[in-house]
Amino acid sequence: MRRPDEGYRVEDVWGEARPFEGGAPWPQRQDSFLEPGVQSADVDEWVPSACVLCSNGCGLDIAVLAGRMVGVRGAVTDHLNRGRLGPKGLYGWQGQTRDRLTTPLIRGRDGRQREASWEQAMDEVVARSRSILEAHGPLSHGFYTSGQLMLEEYYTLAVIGKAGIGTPHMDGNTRLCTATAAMSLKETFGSDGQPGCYEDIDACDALFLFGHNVAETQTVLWRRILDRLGGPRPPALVCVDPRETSVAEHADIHLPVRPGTNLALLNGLLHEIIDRGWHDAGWVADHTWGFDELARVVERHPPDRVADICGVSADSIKAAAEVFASHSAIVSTVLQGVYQSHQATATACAVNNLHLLRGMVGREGATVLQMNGQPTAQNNRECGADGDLPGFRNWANIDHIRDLARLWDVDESVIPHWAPPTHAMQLFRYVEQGSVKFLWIAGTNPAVSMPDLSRIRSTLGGDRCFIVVNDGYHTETTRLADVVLPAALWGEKTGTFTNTDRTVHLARQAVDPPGQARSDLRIWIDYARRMDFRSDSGRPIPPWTDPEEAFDAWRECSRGRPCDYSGLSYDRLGRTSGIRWPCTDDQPDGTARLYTDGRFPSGSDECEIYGHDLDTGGTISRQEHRARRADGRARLTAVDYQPPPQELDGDYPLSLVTGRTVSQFHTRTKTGRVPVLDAAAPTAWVELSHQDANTLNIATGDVVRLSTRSGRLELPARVVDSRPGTVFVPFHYGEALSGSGQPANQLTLTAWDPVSKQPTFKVVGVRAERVIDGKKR
Ligand SMILES: Nc1nc2c(c(=O)[nH]1)N[C@H]1C(S)=C(S)[C@@H](COP(=O)(O)OP(=O)(O)OC[C@H]3O[C@@H](n4cnc5c(=O)[nH]c(N)nc54)[C@H](O)[C@@H]3O)O[C@H]1N2
Ligand SMILES: Nc1nc2c(c(=O)[nH]1)N[C@H]1C(S)=C(S)[C@@H](COP(=O)(O)OP(=O)(O)OC[C@H]3O[C@@H](n4cnc5c(=O)[nH]c(N)nc54)[C@H](O)[C@@H]3O)O[C@H]1N2
Ligand code: SF4
Ligand SMILES: [Mo]
Repeated sequence: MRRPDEGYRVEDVWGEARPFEGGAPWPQRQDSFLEPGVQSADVDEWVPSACVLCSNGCGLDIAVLAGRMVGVRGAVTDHLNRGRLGPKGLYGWQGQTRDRLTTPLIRGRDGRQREASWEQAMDEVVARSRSILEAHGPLSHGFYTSGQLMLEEYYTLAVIGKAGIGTPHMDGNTRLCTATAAMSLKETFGSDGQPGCYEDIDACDALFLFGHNVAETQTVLWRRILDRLGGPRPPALVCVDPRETSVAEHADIHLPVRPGTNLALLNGLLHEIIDRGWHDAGWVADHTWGFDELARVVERHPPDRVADICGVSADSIKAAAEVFASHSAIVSTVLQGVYQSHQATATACAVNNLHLLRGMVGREGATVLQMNGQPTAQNNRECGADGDLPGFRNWANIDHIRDLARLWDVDESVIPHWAPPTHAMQLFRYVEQGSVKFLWIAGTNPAVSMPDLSRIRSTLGGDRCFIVVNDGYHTETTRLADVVLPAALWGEKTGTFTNTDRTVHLARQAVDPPGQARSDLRIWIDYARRMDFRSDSGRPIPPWTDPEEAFDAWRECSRGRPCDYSGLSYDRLGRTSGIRWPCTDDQPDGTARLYTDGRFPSGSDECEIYGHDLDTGGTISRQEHRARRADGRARLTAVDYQPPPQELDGDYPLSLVTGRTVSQFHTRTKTGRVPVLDAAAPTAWVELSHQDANTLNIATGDVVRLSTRSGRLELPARVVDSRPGTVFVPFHYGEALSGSGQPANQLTLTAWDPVSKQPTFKVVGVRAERVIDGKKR
């Protein structure tokens, strides 16, 4: 048998099959990888943790030898992976062992960054922060974080920002990632929180994947699905994706919709369910509100009209609706093909509608999974270092604000709640305009990952704002910083994080951070102490100093809220690989499914938001919300399809879709430093359909210039089976590693969904032309 140390799992992405029957547990299969030359018997210690290279959160142990990470093995008892790891999980950690930032850097008057001590760097940060706060007040400060830090770090920063400083300008790159997931759950059910869990995939009889290339982006979850497809009584599979992905290849029905037309398709499916009387009218009447309006809107979306809009046949739409109607346990997943689109929240909610119409939430095998992408995105949403308040509290509900004021021992007026929290796109606008003068970035690389890069780079590169960046490596963003702080990464610090299906893991520190690198938690506590933030009774804000104390404070903050962690502790988490919240004294083993009684947290006193007009993004007031009497019922939302604002035209006739490839993670800071992963996809490319390639006289290997309203990029072409009119570019490639500088976000635009404010990375008009003939190179 081949050993994984040969790197073969980069090709054999999903590993060996272990087919199983619906309802049975997914068989175990332990994957492991040790550095060449190291044997299992050599390992000093296996430290329990979980993978941080996607939202699946596979449980694993880190192998430590002589104080170094030397490998990983999957946790066979973990319900998320049952021992499996994908290529990033197996090999990705190696990227952390090279090329790290080891000392703080300060930019001098000459513009050059120079090494400095922690003392000097923190003095500089605090001096600037203090003088800017004194002169301009709390609205001068912004924080832009991540979906990749630990729960304890988000909660600590949330308390510093919201109780110490009092700024509403805090968001995460979760805005680019899962803002729509969170918003759609709030709009439909009243609160964030995944209704179901992965065991629902084991039990379902049909699966619908909306804009989710799970085969490349959550490879272990796809193995689980493949093992169901290979076993007795496999579920039906419906895939909605313009591209011929591996998911599409395995699907019973593939709907390769025109990019940006998801809502038309969803309205078409809803139309069929209602028109043919396939909905569960009794359940709908008891547990939802909004049916009549929904029926009116979808009436305007018969399959023939939808077929024209989406560019798929009316028969295939009807067939997909029939699959939804004829199965009794359906799981739908939703990800970036929906979230990064112009009617993102309305579409994600429309998927929730499908489930509500048939009473398919809160029971085994029947749920919607509004997926996350990043490993700890969920925690930023829970803990409130993004545009949310901690514990899914409602910024417009004064009782919720008072709760926090009591907990933090500050006046309620300090906690920003006079307007909706600032979203990332707006935060960068404030930096551009000069009102935010101090911006702290941690755990994200916006100089590659934000849309419309030339604008973002000139905003960050200007001298109107003082910029601090915490990262483990030199990146395109650290280059633009005034102070760079070297961060400890995963395995070098202790903390907890929560995956897509609410499973919480404790990830223990396995090794020391390199050089002088420090955890983000330690950095922010140090900042808070130096700033001397104090509560009303004079205690330091925050009062804790280490991760476990931060976790215990968070347990109190979450007590009684939907995301209740009060029954969890480091001790408890250390004894089991993964427990789902809510976890309380009454439910000490956690909770697999929410809403099993058909009751939702939608009442005016408990809900996380009062909601939006999903067409325009206008907010609904408390009075309006009360008048609707949701009282525990879920909301059926109703929105007409609108064409994308950047309708394709003669100048930009093709649709540009940006996204991921299996071997690379985001801006490649980790995966680009792992030889076997890097070699699998070292540079960017553009995928074109055979038909477009023919028309444009382009062949695989030619260099193609892509132009959009925002920029240009030249990339080698690959001609593939795909929907004509759709062009795909992976977004991973900045300059720091590949040297050639091919960030797809040079092509994307400043545009976002009106409700979740998530940027529309998947809908851009583009022109393609051949600039170099590959045969003549
Ligand atoms: N290998 C790898 N895995 C990852 C990551 C990574 O960087 N690399 N990142 C993680 C993170 S943070 C995230 S958010 C997830 C993202 O995971 P996914 O959402 O699965 O990944 P994407 O490639 O962004 O987009 C998914 C699909 O949307 C399709 N799509 C584009 N436009 C449309 C449309 O209009 N309608 C529909 N229905 N589909 C459309 C694309 O063709 C693409 O196949 O992956 C996570 N896992
Ligand atoms: N065109 C286009 N753009 C996209 C997307 C797309 O599909 N198309 N997808 C969007 C999505 S869904 C996402 S999630 C974003 C991802 O975009 P980014 O978050 O910007 O990408 P990463 O490369 O993951 O950046 C994380 C940074 O944090 C550092 N880091 C890792 N762990 C730690 C830690 O513990 N502490 C600190 N301080 N630093 C740490 C890493 O070294 C890295 O530099 O990209 C978005 N941008
Ligand atoms: S599926 Fe995600 S969490 Fe699991 S090993 Fe792969 S990258 Fe890590
Ligand atoms: Mo993401």
